[in-house]
Amino acid sequence: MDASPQEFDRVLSSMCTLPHPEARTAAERFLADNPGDPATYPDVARLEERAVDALGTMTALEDPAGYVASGGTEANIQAVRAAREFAANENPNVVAPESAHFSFNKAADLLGVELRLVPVDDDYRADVEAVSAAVDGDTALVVGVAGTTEFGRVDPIPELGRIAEEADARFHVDAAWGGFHLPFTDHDWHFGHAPVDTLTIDPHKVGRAPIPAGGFLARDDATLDRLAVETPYLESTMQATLTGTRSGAGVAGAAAALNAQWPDEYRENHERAAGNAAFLADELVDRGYDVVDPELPLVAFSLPEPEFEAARDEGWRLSRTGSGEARIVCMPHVTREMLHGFLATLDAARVGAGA
Ligand code: 0PR
Repeated sequence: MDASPQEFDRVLSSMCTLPHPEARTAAERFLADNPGDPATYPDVARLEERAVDALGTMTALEDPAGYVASGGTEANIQAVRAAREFAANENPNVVAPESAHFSFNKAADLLGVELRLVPVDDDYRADVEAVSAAVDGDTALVVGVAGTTEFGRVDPIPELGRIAEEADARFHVDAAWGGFHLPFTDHDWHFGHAPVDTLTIDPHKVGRAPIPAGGFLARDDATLDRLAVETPYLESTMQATLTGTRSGAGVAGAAAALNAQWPDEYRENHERAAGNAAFLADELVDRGYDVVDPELPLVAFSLPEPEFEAARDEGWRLSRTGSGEARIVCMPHVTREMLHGFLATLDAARVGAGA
């Protein structure tokens, strides 16, 4: 078959990006190693420890428990699974804002827990009152999102943590996308800011690790112990991950990406992306579009269908939120030049339409 990997020069809405060169090299070296069997593949297991330690440093967790997961979906499922396992009651529920990623729907479905999605406020953040009202004695987990998929919003993490604590529920923060921007902002979002039990932070998004490299972190070993099953015939005898055989490329790539970029290159990436998002938002406002003020480097704005179609026809990879806004994620590959090009496409479409 004649197929080529996607060029990234017109990809605007994806949360994937080009891997860091060192991550690419490391991934290729460890293609055949299975971190799912650490006793047989000890070197990749050591790289995984390093990756988890680096993620712990980023999230203020001194002695982190966790692993490099297949992605944010697995990490979120594991957070729900752990909460269900620790719950004392028969019919546990999970309370999350409706802005939570659809992986929580999968988790609820798989694990047979009730998912209570509660409204967000006027600025797309979890509404603390609504979360509080939805929590009851059967709540096993409260979820906060630090960098929402559609609008890049950071929920009020300390307040949500307090609600969880008062309800004797666990607290999970989904920073799958936001986690590589937030260390360079003033937001409260990590283990040091709130009574967070588990956290998702994905190297294969803004971290520039190759796919698959999600991050699942837990405050204590007890969480992983609770998730572990016995693996009698492997050299290693317990396994806490959801998948069995795992990608050595993902693990080694994540370790290399973190080692090469934390903290300086990640800070530079954040500053560049934030600058690009602010630039794009201003340019769109000048042209009369309704723009959702970017909190993290993600710009959502109203875009009439003809201009949306014109952009797609020009090869721009652009998607809409559930409520219809076009959505540009300022990932590491999204340059100022790309944004100028995209704006030129919109301008040409507007002239063409006589605007
Ligand atoms: N949590 C948040 C906040 C997310 O944004 C995502 C993915 C996940 C969890 C799940 O992560 P995995 O996809 O690694 O399991 N958000 C993106 C989305 O759904 C994923 C994505 C990435 C979609 C690249 C398209 C794409 O081209 O939009």
